Amino acid sequence: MQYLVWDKLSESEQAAALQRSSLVSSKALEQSVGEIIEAVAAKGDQALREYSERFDNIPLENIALSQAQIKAAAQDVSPELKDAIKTAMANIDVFHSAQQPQALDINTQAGVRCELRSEAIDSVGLYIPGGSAPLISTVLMLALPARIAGCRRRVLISPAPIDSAIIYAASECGIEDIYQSGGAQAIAALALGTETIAPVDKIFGPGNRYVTEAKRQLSQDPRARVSIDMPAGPSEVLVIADETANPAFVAADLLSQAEHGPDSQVILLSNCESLAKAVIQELDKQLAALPRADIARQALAESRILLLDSLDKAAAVSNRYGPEHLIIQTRSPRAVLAQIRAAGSVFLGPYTPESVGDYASGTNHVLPTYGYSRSVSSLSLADFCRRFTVQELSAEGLCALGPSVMTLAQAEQLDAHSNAVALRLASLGVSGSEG
Ligand code: HSO
Ligand code: ZN
Repeated sequence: MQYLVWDKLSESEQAAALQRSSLVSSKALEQSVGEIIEAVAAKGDQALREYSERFDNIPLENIALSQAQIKAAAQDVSPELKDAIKTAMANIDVFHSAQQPQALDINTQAGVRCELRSEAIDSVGLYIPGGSAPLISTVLMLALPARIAGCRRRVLISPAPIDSAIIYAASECGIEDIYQSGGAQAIAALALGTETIAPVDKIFGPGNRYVTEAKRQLSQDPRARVSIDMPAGPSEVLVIADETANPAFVAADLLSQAEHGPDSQVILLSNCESLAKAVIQELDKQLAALPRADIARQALAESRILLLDSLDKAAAVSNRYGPEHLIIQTRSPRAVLAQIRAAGSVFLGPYTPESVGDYASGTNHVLPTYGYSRSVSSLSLADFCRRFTVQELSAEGLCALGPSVMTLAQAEQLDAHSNAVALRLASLGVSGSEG
Protein backbone atom coordinates (compact mmCIF):
# COMPACT_ATOMS: atom_id res chain seq x y z
CA MET A 1 0.00 0.00 0.00
CA GLN A 2 1.21 3.44 -0.82
CA TYR A 3 1.83 5.56 2.32
CA LEU A 4 1.24 9.30 1.82
CA VAL A 5 1.10 12.39 4.03
CA TRP A 6 -1.96 14.30 2.83
CA ASP A 7 -0.74 17.83 3.57
CA LYS A 8 2.54 17.27 1.76
CA LEU A 9 0.70 16.42 -1.45
CA SER A 10 -0.01 18.97 -4.16
CA GLU A 11 -3.60 19.44 -5.38
CA SER A 12 -3.04 17.09 -8.26
CA GLU A 13 -1.28 14.51 -6.07
CA GLN A 14 -4.24 14.59 -3.69
CA ALA A 15 -6.61 14.03 -6.59
CA ALA A 16 -4.43 11.15 -7.79
CA ALA A 17 -4.41 9.61 -4.30
CA LEU A 18 -8.21 9.39 -4.41
CA GLN A 19 -8.32 8.18 -7.99
CA ARG A 20 -10.04 4.91 -8.77
CA SER A 21 -8.78 2.59 -11.43
CA SER A 22 -10.44 3.65 -14.63
CA LEU A 23 -13.62 1.82 -15.52
CA VAL A 24 -12.64 -0.23 -18.51
CA SER A 25 -15.49 0.78 -20.74
CA SER A 26 -13.83 0.64 -24.10
CA LYS A 27 -15.30 0.77 -27.57
CA ALA A 28 -14.33 -2.89 -27.97
CA LEU A 29 -16.30 -3.85 -24.85
CA GLU A 30 -19.28 -1.80 -25.98
CA GLN A 31 -19.22 -3.50 -29.35
CA SER A 32 -18.84 -7.07 -28.17
CA VAL A 33 -21.62 -6.64 -25.61
CA GLY A 34 -23.78 -5.07 -28.33
CA GLU A 35 -23.19 -8.14 -30.51
CA ILE A 36 -24.13 -10.51 -27.69
CA ILE A 37 -27.35 -8.57 -27.08
CA GLU A 38 -28.27 -8.78 -30.77
CA ALA A 39 -27.54 -12.50 -30.84
CA VAL A 40 -29.86 -13.09 -27.90
CA ALA A 41 -32.51 -10.87 -29.49
CA ALA A 42 -32.30 -12.89 -32.71
CA LYS A 43 -31.72 -16.42 -31.48
CA GLY A 44 -33.02 -16.52 -27.90
CA ASP A 45 -32.25 -19.72 -26.00
CA GLN A 46 -29.98 -20.97 -28.75
CA ALA A 47 -27.69 -17.97 -28.22
CA LEU A 48 -27.55 -18.70 -24.48
CA ARG A 49 -26.51 -22.28 -25.22
CA GLU A 50 -23.88 -21.25 -27.76
CA TYR A 51 -22.29 -18.69 -25.46
CA SER A 52 -22.22 -21.11 -22.54
CA GLU A 53 -20.25 -23.54 -24.69
CA ARG A 54 -18.04 -20.92 -26.24
CA PHE A 55 -17.16 -18.85 -23.12
CA ASP A 56 -17.49 -21.37 -20.29
CA ASN A 57 -17.13 -24.66 -22.12
CA ILE A 58 -20.36 -25.89 -20.56
CA PRO A 59 -23.07 -27.48 -22.69
CA LEU A 60 -26.47 -26.53 -21.23
CA GLU A 61 -28.96 -29.37 -21.11
CA ASN A 62 -31.69 -27.24 -19.68
CA ILE A 63 -31.68 -23.48 -19.20
CA ALA A 64 -34.30 -23.59 -16.45
CA LEU A 65 -33.49 -25.73 -13.43
CA SER A 66 -36.19 -28.30 -12.74
CA GLN A 67 -37.99 -28.35 -9.40
CA ALA A 68 -36.23 -31.66 -8.70
CA GLN A 69 -32.82 -30.05 -9.28
CA ILE A 70 -33.73 -27.19 -6.98
CA LYS A 71 -34.88 -29.55 -4.25
CA ALA A 72 -31.83 -31.77 -4.58
CA ALA A 73 -29.42 -28.86 -3.96
CA ALA A 74 -30.36 -28.79 -0.27
CA GLN A 75 -28.64 -32.14 0.24
CA ASP A 76 -25.26 -30.64 -0.64
CA VAL A 77 -25.49 -27.84 1.91
CA SER A 78 -24.17 -28.49 5.41
CA PRO A 79 -26.46 -28.01 8.41
CA GLU A 80 -24.04 -25.38 9.68
CA LEU A 81 -24.31 -23.33 6.50
CA LYS A 82 -28.09 -23.73 6.49
CA ASP A 83 -28.18 -22.35 10.04
CA ALA A 84 -26.00 -19.38 9.12
CA ILE A 85 -28.21 -18.67 6.12
CA LYS A 86 -31.24 -18.76 8.39
CA THR A 87 -29.65 -16.31 10.84
CA ALA A 88 -28.72 -13.89 8.07
CA MET A 89 -32.18 -14.22 6.50
CA ALA A 90 -33.88 -13.36 9.78
CA ASN A 91 -31.93 -10.11 10.21
CA ILE A 92 -32.25 -9.06 6.57
CA ASP A 93 -35.95 -9.79 6.84
CA VAL A 94 -36.39 -7.64 9.98
CA PHE A 95 -34.48 -4.71 8.55
CA HIS A 96 -36.19 -4.73 5.15
CA SER A 97 -39.70 -5.51 6.40
CA ALA A 98 -39.47 -2.37 8.53
CA GLN A 99 -38.92 -0.33 5.35
CA GLN A 100 -42.47 -0.66 3.99
CA PRO A 101 -43.29 2.71 2.43
CA GLN A 102 -46.03 4.76 4.08
CA ALA A 103 -48.83 5.78 1.74
CA LEU A 104 -49.55 9.50 1.60
CA ASP A 105 -53.08 10.84 1.14
CA ILE A 106 -53.62 14.56 1.72
CA ASN A 107 -55.64 17.51 0.53
CA THR A 108 -53.26 20.11 -0.82
CA GLN A 109 -56.18 22.55 -0.63
CA ALA A 110 -59.90 22.10 -0.03
CA GLY A 111 -61.31 19.65 -2.60
CA VAL A 112 -57.90 18.75 -4.07
CA ARG A 113 -56.91 15.29 -2.92
CA CYS A 114 -53.41 14.00 -3.73
CA GLU A 115 -51.99 10.57 -2.99
CA LEU A 116 -48.55 9.02 -3.17
CA ARG A 117 -48.77 5.26 -3.43
CA SER A 118 -46.18 2.56 -3.77
CA GLU A 119 -46.55 -0.84 -5.37
CA ALA A 120 -44.20 -3.70 -5.96
CA ILE A 121 -42.49 -3.92 -9.35
CA ASP A 122 -44.22 -6.85 -11.00
CA SER A 123 -41.29 -8.84 -12.35
CA VAL A 124 -37.65 -8.73 -11.27
CA GLY A 125 -34.53 -10.53 -12.47
CA LEU A 126 -31.70 -11.20 -10.02
CA TYR A 127 -28.25 -11.83 -11.46
CA ILE A 128 -25.73 -13.73 -9.36
CA PRO A 129 -22.21 -13.90 -10.79
CA GLY A 130 -20.24 -17.13 -10.97
CA GLY A 131 -16.51 -17.14 -10.46
CA SER A 132 -14.27 -18.04 -7.58
CA ALA A 133 -16.63 -17.09 -4.74
CA PRO A 134 -20.28 -18.25 -4.82
CA LEU A 135 -22.09 -15.14 -3.55
CA ILE A 136 -24.74 -16.79 -1.38
CA SER A 137 -25.17 -13.56 0.54
CA THR A 138 -26.01 -11.63 -2.63
CA VAL A 139 -28.90 -14.03 -3.22
CA LEU A 140 -30.28 -13.10 0.21
CA MET A 141 -29.72 -9.36 -0.35
CA LEU A 142 -31.76 -9.42 -3.56
CA ALA A 143 -34.30 -12.19 -3.18
CA LEU A 144 -35.52 -11.27 0.30
CA PRO A 145 -36.32 -7.61 -0.39
CA ALA A 146 -38.00 -8.68 -3.67
CA ARG A 147 -40.24 -11.05 -1.74
CA ILE A 148 -40.91 -8.59 1.09
CA ALA A 149 -41.81 -5.86 -1.41
CA GLY A 150 -44.28 -8.26 -3.01
CA CYS A 151 -42.74 -8.60 -6.48
CA ARG A 152 -44.92 -11.23 -8.14
CA ARG A 153 -42.33 -12.81 -10.41
CA ARG A 154 -38.80 -13.18 -9.06
CA VAL A 155 -36.29 -15.03 -11.18
CA LEU A 156 -32.63 -15.76 -10.55
CA ILE A 157 -30.03 -16.26 -13.23
CA SER A 158 -26.42 -17.35 -12.79
CA PRO A 159 -23.80 -19.04 -14.94
CA ALA A 160 -23.73 -22.86 -15.03
CA PRO A 161 -22.91 -24.82 -13.02
CA ILE A 162 -24.77 -23.01 -10.25
CA ASP A 163 -23.40 -23.75 -6.79
CA SER A 164 -25.81 -25.78 -4.64
CA ALA A 165 -25.66 -23.22 -1.85
CA ILE A 166 -26.84 -20.52 -4.28
CA ILE A 167 -29.75 -22.70 -5.37
CA TYR A 168 -30.60 -23.58 -1.77
CA ALA A 169 -30.48 -19.93 -0.62
CA ALA A 170 -32.63 -18.84 -3.55
CA SER A 171 -35.19 -21.49 -2.83
CA GLU A 172 -35.26 -20.57 0.90
CA CYS A 173 -35.98 -16.98 -0.19
CA GLY A 174 -38.95 -18.14 -2.25
CA ILE A 175 -37.40 -18.11 -5.71
CA GLU A 176 -39.00 -20.73 -7.93
CA ASP A 177 -37.46 -19.88 -11.29
CA ILE A 178 -33.72 -20.37 -11.60
CA TYR A 179 -31.97 -20.11 -14.97
CA GLN A 180 -28.46 -21.11 -15.96
CA SER A 181 -26.75 -18.44 -17.98
CA GLY A 182 -24.09 -15.85 -17.24
CA GLY A 183 -22.47 -12.72 -18.58
CA ALA A 184 -23.97 -10.20 -20.97
CA GLN A 185 -26.15 -12.88 -22.58
CA ALA A 186 -27.91 -13.57 -19.26
CA ILE A 187 -28.71 -9.88 -18.86
CA ALA A 188 -29.96 -9.74 -22.45
CA ALA A 189 -32.20 -12.74 -21.80
CA LEU A 190 -33.71 -11.05 -18.72
CA ALA A 191 -34.24 -7.80 -20.59
CA LEU A 192 -35.48 -9.06 -23.95
CA GLY A 193 -36.77 -12.51 -23.09
CA THR A 194 -36.17 -15.84 -24.83
CA GLU A 195 -38.35 -18.89 -25.42
CA THR A 196 -37.63 -20.04 -21.86
CA ILE A 197 -37.21 -16.77 -20.00
CA ALA A 198 -39.94 -14.15 -20.02
CA PRO A 199 -38.59 -10.59 -19.86
CA VAL A 200 -38.47 -8.77 -16.51
CA ASP A 201 -39.15 -5.15 -15.54
CA LYS A 202 -35.99 -4.55 -13.52
CA ILE A 203 -32.60 -6.25 -13.26
CA PHE A 204 -30.57 -6.37 -10.06
CA GLY A 205 -27.18 -7.71 -9.14
CA PRO A 206 -23.43 -7.35 -9.48
CA GLY A 207 -21.28 -8.72 -12.25
CA ASN A 208 -18.14 -8.33 -14.30
CA ARG A 209 -17.61 -5.59 -16.87
CA TYR A 210 -19.61 -7.46 -19.52
CA VAL A 211 -22.58 -7.74 -17.20
CA THR A 212 -22.30 -4.10 -16.17
CA GLU A 213 -22.03 -2.94 -19.77
CA ALA A 214 -25.01 -5.10 -20.78
CA LYS A 215 -27.10 -3.60 -17.98
CA ARG A 216 -26.10 -0.13 -19.11
CA GLN A 217 -26.94 -0.75 -22.77
CA LEU A 218 -30.21 -2.58 -22.15
CA SER A 219 -31.48 0.01 -19.66
CA GLN A 220 -31.44 2.42 -22.61
CA ASP A 221 -32.82 -0.03 -25.16
CA PRO A 222 -36.40 0.80 -26.21
CA ARG A 223 -37.04 -2.87 -27.05
CA ALA A 224 -36.45 -3.83 -23.44
CA ARG A 225 -37.98 -1.11 -21.27
CA VAL A 226 -36.07 -2.51 -18.34
CA SER A 227 -34.49 -0.59 -15.50
CA ILE A 228 -31.45 -1.52 -13.43
CA ASP A 229 -30.55 -1.29 -9.76
CA MET A 230 -27.54 1.05 -9.95
CA PRO A 231 -24.31 1.71 -11.86
CA ALA A 232 -21.63 -0.70 -10.65
CA GLY A 233 -17.87 -0.51 -10.29
CA PRO A 234 -15.29 -2.54 -8.35
CA SER A 235 -15.95 -2.68 -4.63
CA GLU A 236 -14.14 -0.53 -2.11
CA VAL A 237 -13.71 0.26 1.58
CA LEU A 238 -12.36 3.32 3.34
CA VAL A 239 -11.35 3.11 7.00
CA ILE A 240 -11.00 6.14 9.26
CA ALA A 241 -8.97 5.20 12.32
CA ASP A 242 -7.36 7.13 15.17
CA GLU A 243 -4.90 6.14 17.90
CA THR A 244 -7.58 4.15 19.74
CA ALA A 245 -8.03 1.71 16.83
CA ASN A 246 -6.70 -1.83 16.96
CA PRO A 247 -4.27 -2.15 14.00
CA ALA A 248 -5.05 -5.85 13.60
CA PHE A 249 -8.77 -5.09 13.25
CA VAL A 250 -8.08 -2.32 10.73
CA ALA A 251 -5.76 -4.52 8.65
CA ALA A 252 -8.28 -7.36 8.67
CA ASP A 253 -11.02 -5.02 7.43
CA LEU A 254 -8.83 -3.69 4.63
CA LEU A 255 -7.96 -7.24 3.57
CA SER A 256 -11.56 -8.42 3.69
CA GLN A 257 -12.39 -6.00 0.93
CA ALA A 258 -9.08 -6.42 -0.93
CA GLU A 259 -9.69 -10.16 -1.34
CA HIS A 260 -12.78 -9.53 -3.48
CA GLY A 261 -10.84 -8.81 -6.64
CA PRO A 262 -7.63 -7.38 -8.04
CA ASP A 263 -9.52 -4.19 -8.87
CA SER A 264 -10.96 -3.69 -5.37
CA GLN A 265 -9.68 -0.57 -3.66
CA VAL A 266 -9.02 -0.03 0.04
CA ILE A 267 -8.03 3.21 1.73
CA LEU A 268 -6.97 4.01 5.27
CA LEU A 269 -7.23 7.56 6.59
CA SER A 270 -5.59 8.19 9.96
CA ASN A 271 -4.39 11.07 12.08
CA CYS A 272 -1.99 8.77 13.91
CA GLU A 273 1.33 7.81 12.39
CA SER A 274 2.07 4.93 14.75
CA LEU A 275 -1.35 3.37 14.04
CA ALA A 276 -0.73 3.65 10.29
CA LYS A 277 2.68 1.99 10.60
CA ALA A 278 1.29 -0.78 12.79
CA VAL A 279 -1.45 -1.44 10.21
CA ILE A 280 1.19 -1.88 7.50
CA GLN A 281 2.94 -4.53 9.61
CA GLU A 282 -0.34 -6.27 10.36
CA LEU A 283 -1.23 -6.34 6.66
CA ASP A 284 1.95 -8.26 5.88
CA LYS A 285 1.39 -10.66 8.73
CA GLN A 286 -2.26 -11.40 7.90
CA LEU A 287 -1.73 -11.50 4.13
CA ALA A 288 0.70 -14.37 4.46
CA ALA A 289 -2.05 -16.59 5.84
CA LEU A 290 -4.74 -15.76 3.28
CA PRO A 291 -5.63 -18.23 0.51
CA ARG A 292 -6.58 -15.29 -1.70
CA ALA A 293 -3.37 -13.38 -0.91
CA ASP A 294 -2.55 -12.97 -4.59
CA ILE A 295 -5.79 -11.20 -5.34
CA ALA A 296 -5.52 -9.06 -2.19
CA ARG A 297 -1.92 -8.11 -3.03
CA GLN A 298 -2.96 -6.83 -6.45
CA ALA A 299 -5.72 -4.76 -4.87
CA LEU A 300 -3.35 -3.37 -2.24
CA ALA A 301 -0.93 -2.28 -4.94
CA GLU A 302 -3.58 0.26 -6.04
CA SER A 303 -4.56 1.19 -2.48
CA ARG A 304 -3.38 3.90 -0.10
CA ILE A 305 -2.78 4.90 3.49
CA LEU A 306 -3.16 8.64 3.96
CA LEU A 307 -1.92 10.44 7.06
CA LEU A 308 -3.94 13.57 7.90
CA ASP A 309 -3.66 16.04 10.74
CA SER A 310 -7.23 15.70 12.04
CA LEU A 311 -10.31 13.52 11.95
CA ASP A 312 -12.26 16.48 10.54
CA LYS A 313 -9.97 16.41 7.55
CA ALA A 314 -10.35 12.64 7.32
CA ALA A 315 -14.13 13.04 7.14
CA ALA A 316 -13.76 15.69 4.43
CA VAL A 317 -11.41 13.49 2.38
CA SER A 318 -13.75 10.53 2.81
CA ASN A 319 -16.65 12.66 1.55
CA ARG A 320 -14.59 13.61 -1.46
CA TYR A 321 -13.91 9.93 -2.21
CA GLY A 322 -17.48 8.76 -1.45
CA PRO A 323 -16.66 5.14 -0.51
CA GLU A 324 -18.99 2.20 -0.92
CA HIS A 325 -18.15 1.05 2.63
CA LEU A 326 -16.90 3.38 5.37
CA ILE A 327 -15.52 1.94 8.60
CA ILE A 328 -14.97 4.39 11.48
CA GLN A 329 -12.75 3.11 14.27
CA THR A 330 -12.15 6.18 16.40
CA ARG A 331 -12.75 7.23 20.00
CA SER A 332 -16.15 8.74 19.10
CA PRO A 333 -17.28 7.23 15.80
CA ARG A 334 -20.66 8.93 15.85
CA ALA A 335 -18.98 12.35 16.02
CA VAL A 336 -17.22 11.48 12.74
CA LEU A 337 -20.44 10.03 11.31
CA ALA A 338 -22.13 13.40 11.82
CA GLN A 339 -19.72 14.83 9.22
CA ILE A 340 -20.21 12.10 6.62
CA ARG A 341 -22.04 13.13 3.45
CA ALA A 342 -21.24 10.34 1.03
CA ALA A 343 -20.93 6.63 1.85
CA GLY A 344 -22.89 3.53 0.86
CA SER A 345 -22.87 1.85 4.26
CA VAL A 346 -21.12 2.92 7.47
CA PHE A 347 -19.63 0.62 10.12
CA LEU A 348 -19.06 2.16 13.55
CA GLY A 349 -16.63 1.17 16.30
CA PRO A 350 -14.21 -1.67 16.94
CA TYR A 351 -16.77 -4.48 16.85
CA THR A 352 -18.38 -3.77 13.49
CA PRO A 353 -16.31 -5.29 10.69
CA GLU A 354 -17.58 -4.80 7.18
CA SER A 355 -18.16 -8.54 7.03
CA VAL A 356 -21.23 -8.24 9.26
CA GLY A 357 -22.92 -5.96 6.75
CA ASP A 358 -21.76 -8.14 3.86
CA TYR A 359 -23.57 -11.11 5.34
CA ALA A 360 -25.85 -10.86 8.24
CA SER A 361 -26.41 -7.68 10.28
CA GLY A 362 -29.53 -7.01 8.21
CA THR A 363 -28.43 -4.06 6.05
CA ASN A 364 -28.16 -4.56 2.31
CA HIS A 365 -24.72 -5.10 0.77
CA VAL A 366 -25.66 -3.83 -2.68
CA LEU A 367 -24.22 -0.33 -2.47
CA PRO A 368 -23.14 2.50 -4.74
CA THR A 369 -19.47 2.35 -5.76
CA TYR A 370 -17.12 4.56 -7.73
CA GLY A 371 -18.10 7.73 -5.86
CA TYR A 372 -21.78 7.41 -6.76
CA SER A 373 -22.61 7.35 -3.04
CA ARG A 374 -22.81 11.14 -3.36
CA SER A 375 -26.20 10.76 -5.05
CA VAL A 376 -27.15 7.10 -5.37
CA SER A 377 -28.80 5.38 -2.41
CA SER A 378 -27.92 2.02 -0.96
CA LEU A 379 -30.26 -0.77 -2.06
CA SER A 380 -33.44 -0.91 0.00
CA LEU A 381 -37.02 -2.08 -0.23
CA ALA A 382 -37.89 1.06 -2.21
CA ASP A 383 -35.82 -0.22 -5.14
CA PHE A 384 -38.26 -3.10 -5.59
CA CYS A 385 -41.24 -0.76 -5.66
CA ARG A 386 -42.53 1.91 -7.97
CA ARG A 387 -44.10 5.09 -6.67
CA PHE A 388 -47.02 6.74 -8.37
CA THR A 389 -49.46 9.48 -7.60
CA VAL A 390 -53.25 9.79 -7.67
CA GLN A 391 -55.35 12.93 -7.59
CA GLU A 392 -59.05 13.64 -7.38
CA LEU A 393 -60.76 17.03 -7.35
CA SER A 394 -64.29 17.80 -6.26
CA ALA A 395 -66.32 20.36 -8.22
CA GLU A 396 -65.48 22.89 -5.50
CA GLY A 397 -61.82 21.96 -5.75
CA LEU A 398 -61.77 22.55 -9.51
CA CYS A 399 -63.64 25.86 -9.16
CA ALA A 400 -60.99 27.05 -6.71
CA LEU A 401 -57.91 25.73 -8.51
CA GLY A 402 -59.05 25.85 -12.17
CA PRO A 403 -58.43 29.55 -12.83
CA SER A 404 -54.77 29.29 -11.78
CA VAL A 405 -54.30 26.25 -14.02
CA MET A 406 -55.87 28.11 -16.94
CA THR A 407 -53.64 31.12 -16.38
CA LEU A 408 -50.53 28.93 -16.34
CA ALA A 409 -51.66 27.03 -19.44
CA GLN A 410 -52.29 30.24 -21.33
CA ALA A 411 -48.89 31.58 -20.27
CA GLU A 412 -47.39 28.43 -21.82
CA GLN A 413 -49.65 28.96 -24.87
CA LEU A 414 -51.17 25.53 -24.44
CA ASP A 415 -54.81 26.31 -25.10
CA ALA A 416 -56.05 22.71 -25.06
CA HIS A 417 -54.84 22.43 -21.49
CA SER A 418 -56.77 25.55 -20.58
CA ASN A 419 -59.88 24.31 -22.38
CA ALA A 420 -59.91 21.06 -20.44
CA VAL A 421 -60.52 23.14 -17.34
CA ALA A 422 -62.72 25.81 -18.95
CA LEU A 423 -65.24 23.25 -20.28
CA ARG A 424 -65.74 21.82 -16.84
CA LEU A 425 -66.01 25.20 -15.16
CA ALA A 426 -68.58 26.21 -17.77
CA SER A 427 -70.57 23.05 -17.04
CA LEU A 428 -70.59 24.16 -13.42
CA GLY A 429 -71.76 27.62 -14.41
CA VAL A 430 -68.42 29.27 -13.58
CA SER A 431 -66.55 31.40 -16.11
CA GLY A 432 -62.91 30.57 -15.18
CA SER A 433 -59.97 32.92 -15.68
CA GLU A 434 -60.36 36.29 -17.34
CA GLY A 435 -57.25 35.73 -19.52
N1 HSO B 1 -18.41 -6.71 0.00
C1 HSO B 1 -19.27 -7.06 -1.10
C2 HSO B 1 -20.36 -8.00 -0.74
C3 HSO B 1 -19.93 -9.37 -0.32
N2 HSO B 1 -18.93 -9.66 0.51
C4 HSO B 1 -20.49 -10.56 -0.66
C5 HSO B 1 -18.88 -10.95 0.68
N3 HSO B 1 -19.81 -11.51 -0.03
C6 HSO B 1 -19.93 -5.81 -1.63
O1 HSO B 1 -19.03 -4.87 -1.94
ZN1 ZN C 1 -17.33 -8.33 0.96
